Amino acid sequence: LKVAVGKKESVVEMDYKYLSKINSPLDLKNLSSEELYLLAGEIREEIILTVMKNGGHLASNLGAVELTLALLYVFDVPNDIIIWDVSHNVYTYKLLTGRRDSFSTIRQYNGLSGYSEKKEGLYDPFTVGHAGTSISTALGVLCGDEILDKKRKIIAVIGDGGITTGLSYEAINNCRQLGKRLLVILNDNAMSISPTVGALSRYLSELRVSPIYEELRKEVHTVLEKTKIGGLMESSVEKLKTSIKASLNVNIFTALGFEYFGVIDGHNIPLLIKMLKNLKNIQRPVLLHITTKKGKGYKDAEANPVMFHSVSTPREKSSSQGLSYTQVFGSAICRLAQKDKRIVAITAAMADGTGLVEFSKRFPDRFFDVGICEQHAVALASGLAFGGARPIVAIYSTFLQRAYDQIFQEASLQNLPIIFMMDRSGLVGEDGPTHHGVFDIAYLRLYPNIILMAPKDAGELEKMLEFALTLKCPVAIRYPKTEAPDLSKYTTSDEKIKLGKAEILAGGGDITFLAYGSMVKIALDAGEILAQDGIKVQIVNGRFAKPIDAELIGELLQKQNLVITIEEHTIVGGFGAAVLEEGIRRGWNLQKIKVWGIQDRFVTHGARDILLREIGLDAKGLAEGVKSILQKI
Ligand SMILES: Cc1ncc(C[n+]2csc(CCOP(=O)(O)OP(=O)(O)O)c2C)c(N)n1
Repeated sequence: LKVAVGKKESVVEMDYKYLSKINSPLDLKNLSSEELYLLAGEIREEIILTVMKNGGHLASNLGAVELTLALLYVFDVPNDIIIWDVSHNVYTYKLLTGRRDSFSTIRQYNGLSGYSEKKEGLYDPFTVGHAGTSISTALGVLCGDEILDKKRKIIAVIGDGGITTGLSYEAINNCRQLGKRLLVILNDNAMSISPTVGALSRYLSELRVSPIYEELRKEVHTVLEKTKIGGLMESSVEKLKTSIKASLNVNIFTALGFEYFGVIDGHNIPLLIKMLKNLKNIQRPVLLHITTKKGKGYKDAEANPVMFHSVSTPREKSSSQGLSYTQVFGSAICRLAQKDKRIVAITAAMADGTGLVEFSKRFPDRFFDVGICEQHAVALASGLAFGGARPIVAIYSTFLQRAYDQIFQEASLQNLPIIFMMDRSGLVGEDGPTHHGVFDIAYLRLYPNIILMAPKDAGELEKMLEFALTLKCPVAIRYPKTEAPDLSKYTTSDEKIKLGKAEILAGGGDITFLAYGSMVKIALDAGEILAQDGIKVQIVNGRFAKPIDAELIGELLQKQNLVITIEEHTIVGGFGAAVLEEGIRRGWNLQKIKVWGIQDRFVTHGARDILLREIGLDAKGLAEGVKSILQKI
């Protein structure tokens, strides 16, 4: 163990016998099986040490070490292309594809991404973090290659969670039609974040316990070859072979046009290498089914893969004293469900992340985990609402994007009372641009009938949920991945939630901060900073992005010089844009309105407070921004 003192903090750098010498996948090719296993051990050590420091997807990565080694051993990456579904399990891949020296920066601001990231070079062909896209994109690359006469191999690696997405089947369906030589590896660990749910997962477990194929097929082949020598007509032997093979091979994947191989042990390196070498040149769609253990090699993670799916940073752990918005929602929905049996909860494979575990235990008949199927979740909610139930759909802001059309047709067009609880709205921090929830106001605001709200604090989240249940239309409530503050002491007006009404908080003066959701606290803090410089600011909690409180904003604009809208969201089509649009309709003096939010670009990864600082959405940045605006007017 070598202790090196980095610029910002002290880091522990390990001197590894094998890993330290792997600078590119080529360096793997001369290693023996024993050496590859020793290397796997070192990789695990490095991943565990780093994740304990930086947070990240521990269990999934520990399960994919041998698979990654075998893939890089057999294929010629980056010429050949590996597309990792979700790509939360690419840590080994990063370590072996020239990023070992920067691996200690993974998920940190200015460091490596925790996912496949195009900006990091040719080894990462796509930037991804959402599940279920790998087979589609891999097929697309292959189709393009055929047109352009490129001969490289394309491999999609997808988990048993990822393969429950509808998109995967759309792609598989299309593979048969296009007849492409795609290799899909199904990395089956029987877990999504929680145990994989649904009929498909049961089906995969049946395949796992009857791994008949390889051995049996070999035996059949040998017997038939012997029979041939025994004098049977060659064409009859071929026919017999085909029909026996077909009867051995019928499963969901073969029925959909894939050659199916497996189930094989995904931690057995020589077997994986042998299998991949055999499959490398097959000119048809092939699915290789492997089984792996989530958390492999780290006892705690093996025993509790749900907890170790994603590990928080030590900083997140130590700084959280109060309840998160997620926890506040989790308790509130249970309290309300106790009184109202129409309430049902829906999650798309994120019971833990959305705070629904307690609900699932207390109200199992009213809890629906649909798997990684956001579109289905919303359409299911529509049916439930149609029948009189009150569905509460808890999906992260970024993943709800997947269900955009169902929000349009199944929720908004039907005007059904579905409540969307959009956790992780705003900047999520270390997971970065694939996970930041910064588009939901814009993508929901344009649909008729929908109501959009965001609470300033814990108490308001509960009130908004209660209020949403009184409405007879779709409602979406956004809240961030943070602790929920208590800002009740700032309330000066009626605390009751009224449709389309904002709330006046502390302060006074010539300027208004019209803040939405998570930005109310930032606005209050910025107001205090500005007060020290003698600049007085009126703080208003916007509460609704649709409908906005046009009456109040109109009054404020008459009395004041400046109204600054503030949101943790893109300025394109967001809360501020809604205010400006209303201003155009009403003939307000638009010069007096400034929109403060995220510029029209993707925000990188890193601790949430660092990111907020970078884009000027922290109290200091806001205060500085106001001062510079004041200097110009
Ligand atoms: C569209 C979408 N919904 C939800 C998620 C959150 N998510 C990240 S990983 C994961 C589980 C993936 O399970 P699996 O593919 O089996 O991989 P494993 O972690 O088990 O290796 C989920 C639900 C996501 N990334 N994308």
